Amino acid sequence: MAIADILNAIVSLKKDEVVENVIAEIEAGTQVDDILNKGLIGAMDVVGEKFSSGEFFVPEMLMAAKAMQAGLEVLKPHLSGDAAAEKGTIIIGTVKGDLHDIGKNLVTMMVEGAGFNVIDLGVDVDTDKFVSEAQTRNADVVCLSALLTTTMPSMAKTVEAIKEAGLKVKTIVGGAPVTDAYAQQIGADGFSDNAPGAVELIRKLVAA
Ligand code: B1M
Repeated sequence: MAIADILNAIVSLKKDEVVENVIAEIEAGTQVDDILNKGLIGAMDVVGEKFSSGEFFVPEMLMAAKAMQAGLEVLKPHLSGDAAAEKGTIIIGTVKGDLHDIGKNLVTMMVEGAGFNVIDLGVDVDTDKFVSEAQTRNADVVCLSALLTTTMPSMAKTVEAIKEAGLKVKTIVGGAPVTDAYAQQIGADGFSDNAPGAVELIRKLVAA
C-alpha cells in the first residue's frame, strides 16, 4: 500500500480502487496533503501528459476525472478546516466555455471548510450570471476558475463586467493556465495556483 497506488488506480481508470486506496491511506495515518497532492492531483498531471501524447482521449480523461472526484469525496471531511475563521459570502464558478470543475470543486471544499458561505455556480458560467449573483447575494469575493487558455478571456470579461456594474465585490482567479501576471493584467484582486492559497487570499480580502 502506497500513495502511488492511488495515482496508478486513477491512471488505470479504476474508480473503486481509488476509493479503497484513499481509505487505506487515511487509516494508515498518511498526511492528507500528501494523499491530495501526490496521489489525486499528481494523477491528473499524468493523465494530462497521456492526453497530450495521444495515449489518452477525452473518454479516458473523463473516466480519470470521475475516479479522482470519487477519491476527493472520501478525502473531503479530512481537508483542513477552520470554521472559527471570519466568514463572508463567496461566489465561485468555472467561466464560460469551460467544463473543468475538479480544481474549482477542491477550492469550494476548502473555502467551505474555512467557514465561508460558498455559492457554487458550476461550470460554463456566463459573465451576466456572475454579476447578477454577486449583486443579489451581496458577495464579498467572486472566484473564477479556468483550465483552458481559450477560456481565460472569459475571466477578463467577467472581471471587467463586475467593475462596470460598480460592485464592491473582490475578484480572484485561478486554474492551471492562469498566472499572477495575467490576474494583474485583467485587474483581478488576486491569484492563487492552489486551493489552500485561495483560502488564504479570500481571508485577507474579506478582512481588508
Ligand atoms: Co481537459 N484539458 N479538456 N478535460 N483536462 C486539460 C486542462 C489540458 C491541459 C490537457 C492537455 O492537453 N494536456 C488541455 C488544455 C490545454 C490548454 O488550454 N492549454 C485540455 C483540453 C484541450 C480539453 C478539451 C479541449 C479536449 C477536447 O475536447 N479535445 C476539452 C475541453 C472541454 C471544455 O471545457 N469545454 C477537455 C475536457 C476535459 C474533460 C471533460 C474530459 C475532463 C474534465 C472533467 C472535469 O473537470 N469534471 C478533463 C480533464 C480531467 C483534464 C486534465 C487531465 C485534468 C484537469 C484537472 O482536473 N486537474 C487536464 C490536464 C492537467 O491539468 N494536467 C486537462 C486537477 C485539478 C485539481 O487541478 O484544475 O488545475 P486544477 O486546479 C488546481 C489549481 O489550478 C487551482 O487549485 C486546484 C488545486 O490545486 N485552482 C484554483 C483551480 N481553480 C482555481 C480557482 C482559484 C484558485 C485556485 O481561485 C478562484
